[in-house]
Amino acid sequence: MERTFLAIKPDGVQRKLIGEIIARFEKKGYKLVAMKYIVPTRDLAAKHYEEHKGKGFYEGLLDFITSGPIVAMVWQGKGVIATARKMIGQTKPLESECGSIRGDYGIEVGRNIIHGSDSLDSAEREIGIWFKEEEIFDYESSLDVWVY
Ligand code: 3AN
Repeated sequence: MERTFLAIKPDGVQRKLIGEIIARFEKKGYKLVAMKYIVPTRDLAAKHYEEHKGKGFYEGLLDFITSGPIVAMVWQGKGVIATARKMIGQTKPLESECGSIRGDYGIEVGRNIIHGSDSLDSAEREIGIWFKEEEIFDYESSLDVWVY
């Protein structure tokens, strides 16, 4: 089954959106298979955002993402990478459709609430950065038969 890495950023935590965001993915039918509540180190954040190194917003992005606790998660299910991106919305919240997380709750690109992997390669890379294999729990759910 496909997996993606999602993280509720410090703004999402401060704005009390954790429950709301997790509920959206649960209600969709996806399975939460790993979760941790942490203040990322700068090293961890730099690894995660290495593709943006050198860009104008890079240092500010690291300051922001390490500024407080985040909720790091792995979600599992059919098509979860692309569907989670749709549910999250565009990078810029003002360009995001209403009904998406950023479209409903965000205004600024530097305060866009949640991260989601954008491809299979980045999902595998990001899950490997944030989680050890033994921290991921795939479990049988009797509801699966009603989702698939
Ligand atoms: P997404 O999170 O939608 O995949 P990316 O990967 O292009 O977006 O950018 C990663 C993160 O960098 C964004 N979530 C946002 O927080 C930040 N970011 C991207 N572009 C800008 C920008 N122009 N100014 C400030 N922050 C930005």
